[in-house]
Amino acid sequence: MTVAQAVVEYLSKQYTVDSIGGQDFRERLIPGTFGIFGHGNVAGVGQALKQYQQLDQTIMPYYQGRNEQAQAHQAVGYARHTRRRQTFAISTSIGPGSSNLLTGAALATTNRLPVLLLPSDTFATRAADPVLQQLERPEAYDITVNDAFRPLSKFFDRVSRPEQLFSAFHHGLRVLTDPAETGAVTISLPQDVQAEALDVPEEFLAEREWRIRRPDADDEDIRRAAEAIRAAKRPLIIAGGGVLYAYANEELAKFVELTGIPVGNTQAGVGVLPWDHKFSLGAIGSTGTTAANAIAAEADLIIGIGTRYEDFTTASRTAFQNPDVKFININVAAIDAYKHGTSLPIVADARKALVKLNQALGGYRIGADLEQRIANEKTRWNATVDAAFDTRFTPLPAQNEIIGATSRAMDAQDVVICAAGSLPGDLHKMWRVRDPFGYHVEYAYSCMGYEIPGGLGVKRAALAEAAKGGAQRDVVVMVGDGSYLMMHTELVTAVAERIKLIVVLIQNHGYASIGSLSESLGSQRFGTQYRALDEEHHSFDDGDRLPVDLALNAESLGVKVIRIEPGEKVIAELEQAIRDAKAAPERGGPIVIHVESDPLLDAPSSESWWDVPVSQVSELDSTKQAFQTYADHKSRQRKLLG
Ligand SMILES: Cc1ncc(C[n+]2csc(CCOP(=O)(O)OP(=O)(O)O)c2C)c(N)n1
Ligand SMILES: [Mg+2]
Repeated sequence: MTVAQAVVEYLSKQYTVDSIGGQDFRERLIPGTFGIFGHGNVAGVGQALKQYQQLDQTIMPYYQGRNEQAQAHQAVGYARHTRRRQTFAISTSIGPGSSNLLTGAALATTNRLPVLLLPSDTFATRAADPVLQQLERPEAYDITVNDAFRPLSKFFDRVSRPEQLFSAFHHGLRVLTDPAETGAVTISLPQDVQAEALDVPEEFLAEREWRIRRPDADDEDIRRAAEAIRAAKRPLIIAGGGVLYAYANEELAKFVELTGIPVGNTQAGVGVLPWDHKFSLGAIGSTGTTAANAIAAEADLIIGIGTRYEDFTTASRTAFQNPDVKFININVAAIDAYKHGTSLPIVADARKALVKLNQALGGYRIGADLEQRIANEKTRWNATVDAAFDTRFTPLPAQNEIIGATSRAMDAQDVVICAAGSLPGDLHKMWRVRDPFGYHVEYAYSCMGYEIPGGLGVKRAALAEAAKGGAQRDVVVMVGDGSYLMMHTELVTAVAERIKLIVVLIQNHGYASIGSLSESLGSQRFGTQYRALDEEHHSFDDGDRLPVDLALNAESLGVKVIRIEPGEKVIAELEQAIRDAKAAPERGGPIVIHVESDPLLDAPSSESWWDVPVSQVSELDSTKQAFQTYADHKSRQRKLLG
């Protein structure tokens, strides 16, 4: 058989087995392969996919996409919803087909989510150098475009000879299924090697199970952590995505109810507790709630569970102002467990570590004063969100009102998707999550354009979940006009497969997020609006609004579109439109709901900060003033080690 045929058959036989609390979950690791064909993969991988499809369509289902990067986003969305038990393979042509995947690789690696990238490569034999789209570096003949994947991948290999196939895939899948190491796994396949024949040993093509490692915590680490918790007066948990990937949310709830220790969550950690849980403070950090940030400022012990401590989580290291604050970091990845110079790292699976901590803590409970403070701060923040969700009957609604309407129209098990713009921060603060799978905001790479393809990946996973008797979930993508313009073409993929993806498209004619950031940094919203060029001043800031109609754009792709016209009824109509979209038939294709919003109406403040450096010297008064404020915040930045 050819190398490509061996790859396809091998990938069809790989399974993950995940043992959670004594129960085994077995899933196909690679339930399908995406491909955009060009020279490079049209013959090798393309031929193999066609051959197996003809034999039996379930061996390796093939899926299309309109852009390689978007295919990677679909795979990432799928992987996150399946808690890293499954992902897709992506085959590309050489040159631009491969390099289009680079952003997808970076996003997967940054988010610690598995995706298997199979970019084609130039001839291993150099039979007819330079082939179309070959990079050709005069000083290093062995470098190809695909070497650009090395820094972005957690594993990289190139199958330059057919026999290398076995070790390349075995070790690639080792990394793909490793909870601490996972990310983009890239195996570069030269176009000639893909089509070459070799003898493949039977054992390579046998079914194989990859057991997802769930390492237990070291007893001495647990003892020391329990001692630190018992000594703490104002402990706080920061829960990240790792809690969800480890299915540790129920064990976390037990821990919290036993001890009363409150929880602030990162973007990836939304859903670890329902929003109205007594000890859930909601989002923490730069886009956090005032409740979580007030408690964090005084905390003497932070228990980080499954978090990377991104700067949004720590408010750029200004969130923790107690001079004696200590960190216990529970993480399956040592890099995260050792952050902030801690001497109390626990390198372990989050659920297993929590089981042991629950046993080790005895009767520890926070004081009544802290419990009262938590209740008061929660009440204050909930009132703030209620007020922000209130309809104001202005011609153009605030995004807050749109979020309120969307959340009211969605059911508990539905999933909201987002990635970049002003929405992620607003959702982090205000979204009232009711299900551990209900919130999917990609905020490690915060990549404009992830929303629609990522949402499509989630919807694919949700459909598979429902087919197995699981929850029925509608997937609602919330996307700004900027992100939509960057990558909306996967709507065509949803049309082709009649996938019901609901998209709430918020038109505010540019970048509300960066506009507001720019203003706060003294840069006067420069270049953040979509306006016609004013040629006299060479400015895009003051010209006319563009005659762009994104609703018509979506319609032209074969998408059903609901336009919400500006006016007093906007919010009521939007809410109804989402309900109508939810009631539409499951195989009826995507639905875009187009609504205009005022970019100048911000979400309630987090009373927090994010470090974005301001020019130290400037000719602009706005920048000089912003620098004063910056210096003031900067003085509160802690030098936590690591
Ligand atoms: C690929 C990419 N380029 C640039 C950015 C920086 N960036 C973050 S948000 C944003 C604007 C998003 O605009 P839009 O989707 O309209 O959302 P809004 O800010 O209006 O809410 C930009 C340019 C990014 N996150 N991703
Ligand atoms: Mg916008």
